[in-house]
Amino acid sequence: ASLDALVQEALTTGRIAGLPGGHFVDGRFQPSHSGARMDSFDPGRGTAFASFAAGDTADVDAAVEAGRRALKGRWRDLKPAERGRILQRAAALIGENAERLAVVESLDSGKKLVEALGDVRGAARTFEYYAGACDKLHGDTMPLGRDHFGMTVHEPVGVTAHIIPWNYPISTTARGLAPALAAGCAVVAKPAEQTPFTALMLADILHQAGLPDGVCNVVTGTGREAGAPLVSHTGIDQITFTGSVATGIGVMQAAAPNVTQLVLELGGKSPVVVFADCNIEAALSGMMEAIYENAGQICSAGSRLVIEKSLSETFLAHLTERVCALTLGHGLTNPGMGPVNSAAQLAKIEGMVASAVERGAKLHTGGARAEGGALGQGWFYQPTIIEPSSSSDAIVQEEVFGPVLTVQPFESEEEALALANGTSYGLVAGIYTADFGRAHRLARDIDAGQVFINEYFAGGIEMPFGGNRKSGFGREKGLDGLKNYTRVKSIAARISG
Ligand code: TXE
Repeated sequence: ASLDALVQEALTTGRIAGLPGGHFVDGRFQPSHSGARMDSFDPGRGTAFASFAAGDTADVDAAVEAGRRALKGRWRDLKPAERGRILQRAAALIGENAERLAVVESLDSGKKLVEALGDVRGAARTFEYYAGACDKLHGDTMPLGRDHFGMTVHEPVGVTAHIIPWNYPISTTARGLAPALAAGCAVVAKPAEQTPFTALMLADILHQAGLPDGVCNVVTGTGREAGAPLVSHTGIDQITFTGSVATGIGVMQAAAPNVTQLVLELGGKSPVVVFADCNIEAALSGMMEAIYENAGQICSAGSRLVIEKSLSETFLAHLTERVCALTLGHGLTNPGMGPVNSAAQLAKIEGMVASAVERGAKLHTGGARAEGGALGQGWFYQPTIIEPSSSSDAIVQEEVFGPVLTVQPFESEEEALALANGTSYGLVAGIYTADFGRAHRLARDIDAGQVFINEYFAGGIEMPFGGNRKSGFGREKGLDGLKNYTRVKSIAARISG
């Protein structure tokens, strides 16, 4: 079916035919052991559109066992180039299925269809990127003198667990699975209960591309019923978690008794530092993308505008104008901005903004729930700009995860740096200035895992991504992302007679 036909079907019936119904375990879709199911919601309408398997410990056990069986030989001992070919085929198949994947992703998460298409193409690119790495995971030799020989080999870490959030379902699944599979691991993914479908579809595509049974498994269900037994499983060798700080701490505790290694990607409160000498048009469009793309539900959203005082009034006037022009609507209709993902997330955003206003914050625009077009009771929040009562206020310090931008003016570079570093997070920072030296001084001194200069969200899968401080630890993407899934073995031998 064409993209238009798929969109029409989803918009008129509120459903999509042929969605996967079970867990993907050992190369096929399977129902939950318990038979339990749960609903997934269309955020643009606020109604259930499909159900999926609600997994628990028994389903997780089956998936981990399938992974452990698959690990022995069939995948890790395949010629690396052949492993790469399979992942390359998966990349092509993701591309061939891009439109259907994007429509499902948009309906399930609420995000705009164009963004979903971008995410799906990004997932294909992720597999393409890591496919090329399969046959380049070589070790070193170490000079130990004439009597010895030393070398390292990079082994797959084993069976890896991937806990996926609801804001970027297929992107986050791809960025964990592709390097893990490239390294020769078997995987078990647990997508968020709000957005289970594209991870299941991806597992099916990988299987069609030639991945042996059991190498890629997906168990759906809640964090408590399906996520918790996965991260505490003794058969798991590495955990990659993306989600909230609170849940991340719990995952770390669950991993501790088994001494399971992990990567935690826990969101942020990222500053966008705008100097008066910047290209204002670039800063304005960068700012719009940084905080209103995906309705602000991005771990690396630029949620704090840190702006030079002399530019502040003009910049905010232009920005407010653009924000007021954003139309809200169902994600599949490609509005200016879509709904937020869930009723719970909407309530969280509403509560955080309302209490900041009670504490004296000033609203430039927005600050309330919104109507979202003609399709029903979707979960919409107005794009918002808010000037906090102080930089220590919760609205500046805590992740909102919605279309809410705070404003913090500064007068000197030192003050800008202090504000940029003035939260307990350290994921991303954006800098807009025409002064090369200043851009790089700030890039050096800002405590964040990545810095964007003169373009927010610059770069692609090649660039390592991850946080400092409460934003977590470890890096995904890039060649650094492969290191989560390999471990180094050193072998030293005496070779003299
Ligand atoms: O996150 P959770 P929630 C932030 C954002 C948002 C808040 C709450 O601020 O408002 O978190 O969102 C699984 N063991 N981010 O409640 O709980 C869960 O099923 C194992 C930022 O949705 O962290 C889902 O698959 N897994 C973030 C995933 O963890 C568990 C993206 C994330 O859910 C589990 C999402 C457990 N005990 C939210 N409990 C980002 N960094 O981008 C839950 N899960």
